[in-house]
Amino acid sequence: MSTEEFSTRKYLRDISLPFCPGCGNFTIINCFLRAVHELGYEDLRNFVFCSGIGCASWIPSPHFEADTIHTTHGRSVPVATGLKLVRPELNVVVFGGDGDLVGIGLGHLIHAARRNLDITVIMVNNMIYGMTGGQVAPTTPFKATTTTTPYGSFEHPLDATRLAVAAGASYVARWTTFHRKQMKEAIKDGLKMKGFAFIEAVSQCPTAFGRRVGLKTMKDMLTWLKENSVPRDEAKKMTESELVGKIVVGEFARRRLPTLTENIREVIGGVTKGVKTS
Ligand SMILES: Cc1ncc(C[n+]2csc(CCOP(=O)(O)OP(=O)(O)O)c2C)c(N)n1
Ligand code: SF4
Repeated sequence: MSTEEFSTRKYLRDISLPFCPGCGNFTIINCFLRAVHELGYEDLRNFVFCSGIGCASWIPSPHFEADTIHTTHGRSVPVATGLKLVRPELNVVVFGGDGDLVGIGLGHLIHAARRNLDITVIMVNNMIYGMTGGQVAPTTPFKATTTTTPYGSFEHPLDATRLAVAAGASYVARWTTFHRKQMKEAIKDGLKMKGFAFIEAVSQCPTAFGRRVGLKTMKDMLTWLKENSVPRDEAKKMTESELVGKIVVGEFARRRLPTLTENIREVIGGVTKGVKTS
């Protein structure tokens, strides 16, 4: 833990953040920077941040005082993969929205988890395509009204957390912006863990989601997040139908598995064993 007092300003460029008042992205920035501070990083020089397109993708870039790469929509994970393979000593962190990471970018996320690429992915799940005005996303709750589902969504949402566990990630956790302390601790754990760390941050978007489902303010949305969250242990005692519309929160995986770079090194070591170099 750093002895210096925590201040977000230490890690942020002197430019204003572009988010709407009451947006959950402010909370997620705070949780992330507190986690970094508590892990003892005085600055972000050992980090590189990759993001795609969307409100959540503006979290690191250009606001963090760090190297950041703002890629195209859904392509942050492939860029992070190349970066981590070339510079394994860097902390590579991906920020993105649910549309970015489990809509257009879903395949990349699954494969990075399967490979156990040693990066941390923070997915801001605001349950909507926020930046483009509120279209239905793969994470939109069943029956929720959006601009493209004016009579309610007829699809069930994708559970990105369970998918990351099934794909092989080393560390997986889901919390909401109501659970700030737990979210910060999960980010710390994800950053410390070797292997693919996936943190789903269920968040409020009062502008593009909340106001269309009767949750107009940040307070309404946080109350809704609180009331609909179920801790993992309690969820185990509930039926699938009882869990429809609920957000199961907690830690879902923590396992030390070989990472992609470790596996590559092992193969190279085996191939080059006994090969003479002049
Ligand atoms: C290839 C491509 N398709 C579509 C878009 C339009 N687009 C920009 S952001 C976005 C989705 C934003 O939703 P999400 O990733 O969940 O982030 P949020 O804005 O909600 O944080 C879409 C569809 C784009 N920029 N590029
Ligand atoms: S549209 Fe939603 S996600 Fe985007 S900045 Fe506004 S509140 Fe945040």
